[in-house]
Amino acid sequence: MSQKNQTLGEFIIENQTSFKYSSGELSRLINSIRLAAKVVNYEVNKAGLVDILGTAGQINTQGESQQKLDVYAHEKFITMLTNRNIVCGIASEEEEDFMVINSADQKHQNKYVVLIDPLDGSSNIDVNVSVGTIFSIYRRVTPVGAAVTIDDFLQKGTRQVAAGYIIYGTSTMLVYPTGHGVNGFTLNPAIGTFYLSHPNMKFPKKGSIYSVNEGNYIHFPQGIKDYIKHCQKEEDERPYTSRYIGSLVSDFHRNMIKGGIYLYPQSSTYPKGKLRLLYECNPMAFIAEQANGKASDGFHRILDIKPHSLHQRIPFICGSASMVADVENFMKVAAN
Ligand code: AHM
Ligand code: MG
Repeated sequence: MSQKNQTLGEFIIENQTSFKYSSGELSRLINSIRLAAKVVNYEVNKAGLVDILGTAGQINTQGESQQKLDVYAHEKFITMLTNRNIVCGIASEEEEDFMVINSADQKHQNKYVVLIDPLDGSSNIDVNVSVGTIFSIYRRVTPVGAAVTIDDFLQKGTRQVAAGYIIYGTSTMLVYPTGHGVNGFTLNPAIGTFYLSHPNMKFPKKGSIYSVNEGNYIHFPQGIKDYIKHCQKEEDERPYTSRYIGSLVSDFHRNMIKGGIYLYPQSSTYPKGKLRLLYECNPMAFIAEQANGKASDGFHRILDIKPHSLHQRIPFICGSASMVADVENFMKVAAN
């Protein structure tokens, strides 16, 4: 029985059987993400010291040249997943192509592929605003024993076996669903242990927060403009509150706790939307649905969209179920 203050390590062991395909492999995978998260957290938290201790391009005390944090996070997650021999393939927002993972004694025996956005919202780091890591896990569709192919990565979001995010905020949290609700674990940085702090997280059905970059308003589709105007009208329980951090994980996290909606529609700069279906939208949609929320491109359920390319972008609307349903209605009316 999961209980508050249980450590993430204890929780993983106890809940191993609650995954769709119960196997020690998946638990080991979550374990290595947990470890990489701690390493990246350490680096993110001292980001402000970079200008004091040395600038990018310089050689640090270990003789390594300093890198941008998103590249650093990418390398840490890849190393952690590769060294432990638990995945057969990885795709990262930081790399053009997917990676085939195999070691001489492994012979492509592993079953899982991981897709990762190692540091989402990294443009916020310079100004000390929360950023996050997003991950998504699928079972391969090609036979075990051969190298993975693009088909293993281009799966519908419904086929995810696990997904989650790490938020590097005022405290660092790892949030992931197990099939029995979404659980949030907070890192105690003094001893480097994640503890279950937010069991069974749920989006309130309705919310009063809308999160959107209103600077793009003029370019939004009519249905989104109508929805935003609807939020601003002083009727019933409205007006709503506008809160936009510009960091998906942070906006999502707040909206899940307080009730709200995140919108990144198509605009003139991003005619297909900005966010990536595989690295950002699918995992967040998976978490949202397991937390009673909803995720849509304005017309269709995100998890039902068949991806056609690794870095595909789509419009993304995600949050409290009744708010996302309202947006879909506005989109439908405007399209007719
Ligand atoms: P990134 O993957 O380059 O970090 O971009 C994704 C981020 C999201 O976290 C955030 O919600 C959005 O981009 C903000 O975009 P904008 O600055 O256009 O509002
Ligand atoms: Mg991103």
